[in-house]
Amino acid sequence: MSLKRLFAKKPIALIQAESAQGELKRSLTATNLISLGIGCIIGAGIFVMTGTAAAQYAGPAIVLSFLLAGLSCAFAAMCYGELSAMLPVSGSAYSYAYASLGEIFAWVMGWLLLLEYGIAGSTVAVAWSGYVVSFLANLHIVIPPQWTVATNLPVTLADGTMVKGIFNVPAFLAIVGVTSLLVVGVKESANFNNVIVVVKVLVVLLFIGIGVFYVNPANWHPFIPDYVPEMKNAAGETHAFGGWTGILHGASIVFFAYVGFEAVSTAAQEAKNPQRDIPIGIIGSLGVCTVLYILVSLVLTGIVKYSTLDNPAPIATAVDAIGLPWLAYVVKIGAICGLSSVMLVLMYGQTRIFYTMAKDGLLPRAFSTVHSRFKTPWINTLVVGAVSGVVAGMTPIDDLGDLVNLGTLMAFTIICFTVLYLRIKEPQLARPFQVPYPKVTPLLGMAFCGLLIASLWKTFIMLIPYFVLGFIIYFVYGQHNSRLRKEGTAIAKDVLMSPAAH
Ligand code: ALA
Repeated sequence: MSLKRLFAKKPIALIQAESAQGELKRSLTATNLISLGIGCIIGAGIFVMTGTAAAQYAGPAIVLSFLLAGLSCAFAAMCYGELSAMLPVSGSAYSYAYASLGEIFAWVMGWLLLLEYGIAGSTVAVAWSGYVVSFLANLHIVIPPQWTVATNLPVTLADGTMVKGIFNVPAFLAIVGVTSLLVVGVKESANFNNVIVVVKVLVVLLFIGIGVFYVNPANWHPFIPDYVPEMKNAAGETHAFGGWTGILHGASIVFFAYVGFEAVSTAAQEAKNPQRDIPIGIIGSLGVCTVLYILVSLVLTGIVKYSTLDNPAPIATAVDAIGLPWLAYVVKIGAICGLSSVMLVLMYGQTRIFYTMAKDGLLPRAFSTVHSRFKTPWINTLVVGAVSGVVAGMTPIDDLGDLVNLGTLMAFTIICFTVLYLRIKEPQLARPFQVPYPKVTPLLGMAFCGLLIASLWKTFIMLIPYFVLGFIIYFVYGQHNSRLRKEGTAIAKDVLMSPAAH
């Protein structure tokens, strides 16, 4: 096996030419794209992780964590902007890597995206379960707690006894539901997405608008709690709390709240004016969400003491504390709807990434087999659903979130590197959207993502077997079946340009 073959690339000029002849209808405007971004962004991060990160790591300074994570995403977003305007294909990061850095990087990117989309789907399902359980409790319906949390997670029963979790059934069922929808082909239409986005944003604005009147400024003091090297959380694990370390760790957790902003780039072939509007969609949705997140976290930590927020539905805790029952219902229903749509988009994205990879020959053909009646990649969807469902049922949200964040941060680092690499290697390429300060921005993006990656170092250990498995699959299967390798660079255009891809 020659190294050259590992780094075989799809020609960029071919991709650009093919993009000009895309078959999909170009109907999405900049506003639709911003809405698409917000649809995929606002979810478990703000509805759940804000609370855990404030309680366990940063206190009220979680607001600064959001700023830091948002800044890291902003650098990556600009890099995504440049690449997506240059290569408006639906395969997004996987295709960018294939076109610029070569096949092995494309594989690594695909493998990282499995964390960003598939495992993120499981994470959001766990968050969904938290809100459903809280909502059902309002209706006096109680599911035995050991069936609503991850396997082995300690949980307290109504009579005060402590037991271990068995399986998170609601989270598993949420994935079963989304998988079934995806198999029969309920695809998010722009209108449906717009409705959910409006509901979600209204609920968030309602929380901010009403919550602000219930803020007790004493809850913000001290804003940056003193550093404590060892503090125990609900699961009995010890970790550092407070100070700048807490803010940094908090940022690496609430980073999850931003995951998905680049999903806009996957709609490149359906945008009216992709070269202008995709960067607007990516950067615009990120900007809107950053402002909302900062306001929500300020209000949340102002209504109740941050230490009470370490639970599966922290926004619900604050709303319950306000004591307006109608608001509690509205917020919980809004969160449940919002989380459902995020799950659907993430799982949809995952199946399309696998579909594209299978078309490229890097995964078995079954992953690109389309159902004769439903016209969906059903085997692929069932496999993704089965894995995501079991993972959602067995794993605590904190571990899932850390894995997703680590995978996504690594993917963002590769994206920033790709921009820098192409600037040096292919300076002549047309760049309809250019990152400001093209040498500095990607480097800052890599540095900020690196900083957040460093504070997730413990999760790195979990990633090692994951990557070993990934490389085994690539070297045993992918590299021998790669279409690019078999057919050379003259491969048919559907490889990168498949309309259904991702
Ligand atoms: N950013 C998305 C969420 O918070 C994935 O659920």
